[in-house]
Amino acid sequence: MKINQINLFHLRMPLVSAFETSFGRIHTRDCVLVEAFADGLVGYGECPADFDPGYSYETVGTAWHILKDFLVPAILDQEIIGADDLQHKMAFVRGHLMAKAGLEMALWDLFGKAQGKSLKEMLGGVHQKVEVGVSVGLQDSPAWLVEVVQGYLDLGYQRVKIKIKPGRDVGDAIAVRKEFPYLRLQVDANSAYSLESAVSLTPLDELGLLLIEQPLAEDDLWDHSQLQARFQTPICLDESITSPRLARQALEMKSCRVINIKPGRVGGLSQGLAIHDLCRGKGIPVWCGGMLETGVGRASNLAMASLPGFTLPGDISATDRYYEEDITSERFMLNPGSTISVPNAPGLGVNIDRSALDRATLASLEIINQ
Ligand code: OSB
Ligand code: MG
Repeated sequence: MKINQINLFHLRMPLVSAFETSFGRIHTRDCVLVEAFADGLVGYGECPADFDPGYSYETVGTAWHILKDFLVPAILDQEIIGADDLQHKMAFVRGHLMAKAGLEMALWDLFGKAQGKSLKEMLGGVHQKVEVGVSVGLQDSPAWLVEVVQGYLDLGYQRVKIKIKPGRDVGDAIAVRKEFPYLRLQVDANSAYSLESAVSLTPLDELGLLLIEQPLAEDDLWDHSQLQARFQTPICLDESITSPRLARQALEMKSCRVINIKPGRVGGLSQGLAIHDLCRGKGIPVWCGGMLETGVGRASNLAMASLPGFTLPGDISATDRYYEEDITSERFMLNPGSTISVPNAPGLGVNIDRSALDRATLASLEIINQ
């Protein structure tokens, strides 16, 4: 398949409620949408880099630059036989994994449409519905956090993740645990602690949490191994796992007992699949994280989460938890049992709502070889 044109869209979408993590509070979510044309078909990919370099060093600005000036020129009008081939063609760019992931997703969508196969089928997914939870941002007080969690339980979510940061950790988690003794509960620190300051998290070990996500720095597999040795609760790595190789090293070092797979963070679905296969072989549970994606990225995450090794609920909530208006015509709903159905139509299985896309677009660019 040869891609003959790629359009980039810088999107900004208002969130239904502000989302606060240890690295900041946002009211709108930016991303880059990749639109790729080949053989009379069009495929879409979402690059989940945000406006600010808070979660990752990548931003919409860096992804735009890397796509426009390096990745797209390198692959336009070239024969591409699959995702591994695309990764090979993109390997001259060091890092910039979210930019690469956006392009790879568009290629999967095109291949699926060309072959009449859903992404789930192409990846080897085995579930038609996947278990999901909700990721709840930092709130103004523990009491209000309990109210917000109650609201999500009322909607049918059966697994809750709360964000923590120094000073807003043990108290918040205890408040939620006291109110909901049997809730499947986990916490995410987004790298807010050091090995020394993480001593304050010791009481979390008594709360029956599913896992403690990314307490320490992104580049600190060693200290995570020291911390894991002190905790009964599994540590789960998110930011630290940016490749199948780092996943293997984290497991060999016992830096974690669970891995959060975000295809965007690891450079694409092919890399997510490789981490899934590695973990499955070692009996390590994985789950699909989220980055407040649009319907495009959400469809991709659902397909990924349908693989057999995804044995913990994903951070893949219903569309209305994030956006009043999405750029896909399809909206994802929560089924009874805290699941979301995986799309079955070819490729990602979603259609772009052109007028919604227009309303969300801050800038766009057509890239075509003359
Ligand atoms: O750390 O998992 C995270 C959102 C943006 C960036 C990082 C993270 C998150 C979430 C939200 O926790 C997950 C979602 O519902 O999409
Ligand atoms: Mg996380």
